[in-house]
Amino acid sequence: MADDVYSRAMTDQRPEAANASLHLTPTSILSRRAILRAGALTGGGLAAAALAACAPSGARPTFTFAPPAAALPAASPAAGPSASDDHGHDGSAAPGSPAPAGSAAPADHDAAAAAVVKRFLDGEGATLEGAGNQLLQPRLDGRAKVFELTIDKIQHRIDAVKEPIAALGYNGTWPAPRIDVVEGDTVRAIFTNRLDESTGVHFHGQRLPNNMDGVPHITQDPIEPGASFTYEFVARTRGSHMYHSHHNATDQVGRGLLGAFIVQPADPTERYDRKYGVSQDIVWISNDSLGGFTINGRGFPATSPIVATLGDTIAIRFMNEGSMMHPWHLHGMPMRVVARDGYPLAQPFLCDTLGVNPGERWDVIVACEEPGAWAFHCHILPHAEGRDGMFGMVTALVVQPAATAAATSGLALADVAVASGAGDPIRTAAAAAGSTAFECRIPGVG
Ligand SMILES: [Cu+2]
Repeated sequence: MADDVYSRAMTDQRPEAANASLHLTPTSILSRRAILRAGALTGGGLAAAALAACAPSGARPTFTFAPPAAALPAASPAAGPSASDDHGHDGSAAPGSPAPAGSAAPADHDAAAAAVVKRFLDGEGATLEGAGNQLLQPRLDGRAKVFELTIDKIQHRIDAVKEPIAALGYNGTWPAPRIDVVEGDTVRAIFTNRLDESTGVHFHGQRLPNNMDGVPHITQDPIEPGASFTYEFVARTRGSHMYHSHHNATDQVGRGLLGAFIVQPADPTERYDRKYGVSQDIVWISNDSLGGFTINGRGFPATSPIVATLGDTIAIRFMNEGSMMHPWHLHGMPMRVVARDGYPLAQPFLCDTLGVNPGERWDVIVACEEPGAWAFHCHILPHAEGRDGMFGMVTALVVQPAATAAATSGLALADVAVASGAGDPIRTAAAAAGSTAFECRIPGVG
């Protein structure tokens, strides 16, 4: 069975973590201050910080591409790299996510890279308002689950430093609220258009009655400004799906009209908590237009880390609402791919890098077997890391030893550092991780 294959593969592929010894020397450890910062994530945060700082040493980094031209106008979501950037683009040229203009010279690379990681470890994402993917509770009307949504113009922050951008959101957020229903439910979704332009809403991946398909001029008239439209259907296609604009979509989806629509299997034993024992069910929507390279509407360092306890199993639902393929790469552990576009795979498989095309949804299960903070990013490098360090499509999977998790239970990430004196969870995590990554240092931090 697949489970046996998986178990064997996991056993075979594990690094010799059990035999690894901890290499902490006075020169290799971070300062107490830096450790506390890392501890804002977890005991394993140290590993992430160190990994992040593991640029090749020896020689100063050199850079192939010249600095980009001035940032593109924020109102051109479909624009590619600036035509005036005749050096070609380094990928950081998409508006929103690029490193700041007037960026650091190569000699400042280490300091810039460290500074951006510090912002991530300090929990920048949690300081921003308007979190997306919040579960939307329905109202019941007979057998129907009724969801009411507005379509709004919003100001949205990709991170805490860049100016907010003129974006769009369902119920005011990007991504939109997450809608969860059960296979067989009658869904009634009422959308009220508060934009200055018309729109239409498509439930992507659902098998729908034709007149509920949400494509203006094909199956319905556009939803005019000020008007409402009610989509009603039986959720018959289980799994990970999306809802998004299907009108002027390059602009409207690119500016944030997108969200997750999850249809849980009618058979409870097929749900991921029962089938795989997952303790977290994470929606991961990528986009690559107006806001640059984003995960759930934020660019690194304002992306949210995934925080798990050693031994946990988690589910991640990758959804691509952008216009490019993104290969998601998890450090430290494999991902078990179990479904594509909501359809369970007959043969789940293991990988550490999973390409997700525009419109696709891929569900993966991760057994959190390796303590530490593991980088988790798009592996098209110009979407993730440049001369000023990491940006855009980067986050971390933080696997806390149970002792750390217990010591910091209920605390906000930013408060974990304060609690780190309790049992020295940082040191505990370091010992448990036993990673050579601890030999890397963070220049300019601490
Ligand atoms: Cu990418």
